[in-house]
Amino acid sequence: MTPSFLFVRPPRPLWPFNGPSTAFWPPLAFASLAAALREGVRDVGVEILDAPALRMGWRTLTREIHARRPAWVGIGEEAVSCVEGLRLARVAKDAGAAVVAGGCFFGHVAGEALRTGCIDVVVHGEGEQTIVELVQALQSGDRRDLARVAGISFADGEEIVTTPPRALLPDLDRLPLPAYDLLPVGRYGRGSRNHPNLAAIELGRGCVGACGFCVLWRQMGRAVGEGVMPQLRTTSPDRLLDEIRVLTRRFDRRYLAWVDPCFNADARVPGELAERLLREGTSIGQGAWLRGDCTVRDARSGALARLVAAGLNEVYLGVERPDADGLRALNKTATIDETREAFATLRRDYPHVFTVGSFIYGLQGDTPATVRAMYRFAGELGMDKTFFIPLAPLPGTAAWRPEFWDPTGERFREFDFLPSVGRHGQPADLGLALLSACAFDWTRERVRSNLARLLHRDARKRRMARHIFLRSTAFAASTLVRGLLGRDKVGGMVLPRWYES
Ligand code: B12
Repeated sequence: MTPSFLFVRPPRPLWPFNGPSTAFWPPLAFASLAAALREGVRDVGVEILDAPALRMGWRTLTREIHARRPAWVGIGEEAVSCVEGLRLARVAKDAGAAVVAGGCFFGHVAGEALRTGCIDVVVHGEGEQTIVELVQALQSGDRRDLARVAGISFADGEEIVTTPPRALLPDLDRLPLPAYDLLPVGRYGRGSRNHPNLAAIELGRGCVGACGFCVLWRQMGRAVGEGVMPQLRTTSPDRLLDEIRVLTRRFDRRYLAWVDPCFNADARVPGELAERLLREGTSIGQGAWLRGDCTVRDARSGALARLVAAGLNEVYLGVERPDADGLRALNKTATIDETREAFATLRRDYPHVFTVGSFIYGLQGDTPATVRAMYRFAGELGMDKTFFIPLAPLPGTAAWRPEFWDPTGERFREFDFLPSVGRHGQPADLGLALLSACAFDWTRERVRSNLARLLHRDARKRRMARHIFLRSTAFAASTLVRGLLGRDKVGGMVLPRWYES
């Protein structure tokens, strides 16, 4: 029988602001790794099982893994789903598979994860070349071959062996197209009006910034000595156009959700791609994370106008802090003036674009007054939705400490990027100040701007505003009540009904 490599995304709690049809995006990492494996290794079957997209709970998933009997199972989680990652690893081992873990969480807690005994190999950083060489080494059956694969860690008796870092791929155009054919494509964005038939797609990898709280520039960074430097790589407009044609024509995708940490970091590629799309007569809805300074630059060059004309209708900007000192503490280099100008331009010139700004609180020295000031500042910038994120000491970032590791994974439930009142690890007074401001600080300007959004003439913006307003209000109210009653121990993620089914 041909051995198979099975990538699995296990059941998990949902982020409370997402609707059920868009809570799960196509797992692009698995699609890209699967495509590389298919191209690079012979005599291995490659499969992806995306349980949440199929609304498959743990009982069915466990049966399915036992029935498929894969030789290897690939896992990769956000920190918040560490519990599920480890549970999946145990299920896979019970079914006789070797477990390979990777991604932005496991790659930064390799030793700890390997010591749980349920993970066999951890892949660090970019995975396509590594997974090909790793599977070849595992196929050979000679453990010495493992040590020759760059960019991995594995246990050798009591010792954790980490091989030299893997160099970044020099040319992203040479990656095979992600294996969308292995995914239940029809499930993503099905029935969604705001993100219909969504596809996940990347313009490039890495970032120009090196923000202290972020793991993404490290995940796709360039190894230098013992450390890592930010490195931005982009795919060419030609290749992106090919990918979009395949996504829209073969897979009937109608919304492009760009996964880049910073979609507009490069001054040339996004604008050129938009121009090519427009020349083809294609306009397709798109959402992306942008930098404020690059948005200002692109507004001046005309690239932003082309992007919006080609369909960009939802943008996320990391504002992070209202003060220069706070930005410096986070090593964030886009300035407040640039971010202010970016929101003002978007509001004035592209009023139908739905804008989101995110802030980080919980830095040393933050008080309820700081958080209230942050809340008012967000109102001044005039974005359509604000996310206030408690600083999470993510593995791989400067704030992580090895003693935070919890082999049950439960502690990582707090890494949900959600404000809370009184949960262990998050300053309760800051969460309380923030949520109280959300619930009770209704200035005349706030009432006016909310009404303007809820009654906006653009139907999509109106729907987005209503959807977010209802979900945010429900979240703030329930978190406040649970917090004040001392019951906010489980975090703000929502367990879907089918979780154990
Ligand atoms: C799409 C996305 C979402 C979507 C869909 C999530 C879903 N579950 O379907 C939405 C918007 C709903 C979302 C929600 C959340 N997300 Co999210 N999300 C992403 C995003 C933007 C893209 C992921 C992606 O496709 N990347 C592209 C692939 C190609 O890159 P990659 O994942 O790094 O994979 C490469 C390597 O890492 C490696 N690799 C990865 N996995 C594996 C596995 C194996 C076996 C191997 C060998 C290699 C390997 O190889 C790959 C190819 O080179 C990332 C940021 C980012 N750009 O990665 C955040 C990110 C993963 N999310 C994050 C977080 C925190 C969340 C939330 C908790 C809060 C939030 N909203 O931000 C919720 C949790 C939701 C949930 N329960 O699942 C964090 C995770 C940080 C961490 N270390 O835990 C990230 C990194 C963003 C960030 N701000 O730091 N998210």
